[in-house]
Parts: sequence; structure tokens; C-alpha cells
Amino acid sequence: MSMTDVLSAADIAKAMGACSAPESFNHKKFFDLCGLKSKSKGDMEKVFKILDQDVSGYIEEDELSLILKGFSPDGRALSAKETKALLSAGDKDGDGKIGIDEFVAMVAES
Ligand SMILES: [Ca+2]
Repeated sequence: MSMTDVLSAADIAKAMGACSAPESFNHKKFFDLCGLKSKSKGDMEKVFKILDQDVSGYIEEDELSLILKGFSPDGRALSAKETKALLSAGDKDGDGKIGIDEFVAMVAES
């Protein structure tokens, strides 16, 4: 499974371009531009599984900081500040990581 099985390469490129500058990552804009927001729950779950690189069932902080690389190998790492903002947007139960249901909810409401 790769990102382009779910999303179009053109949409991914558009989303990556919108957050290429330092400290410019906005998850709402990103999930909208890359097309994920309008995908099915099943597609969002496929993307979650790609981002959960160690298959722990959660996207932890270190994986969150590399979220852009999950979408495109040349993506930049998020700053600590951007990573914290993304974590707090998705981590509804406050366990410090994002589960699959939290991920789907965060994308859907973005
Ligand atoms: Ca993980």
C-alpha cells in the first residue's frame, strides 16, 4: 500500500506545496488539499496504517513529526511546535498519541 493508491499524486503535490515553508503546516488545509478529507473512512484508515510505521496501532509523536514524509519522500520533518499542534488537534483522549479513530475524526472534521 502506498499513498498514491489512495490519493492522487497531483493532490499530494498541491498539499505539500502549501506547507513547504517552515512553521506553515496546517493540518486542516493539508488534509483538505491532499484530498483525504473527502475520502471514505476506509481510505483514511489505509493512510493511518501507512503513517503508523512501527505498526503499533497509534501514530506517536515521532511518527507525527514525519507525517509529510509519509505522503511524499521529499517532505520535510515538522518542527517540534508543528508536531505538538498536530498532536493536540488529534489526541482527544490525551494519551499523547493518535489512534485510528482519532485520526479519522481529525481528518473528517478538518
Ligand atoms: Ca506507531
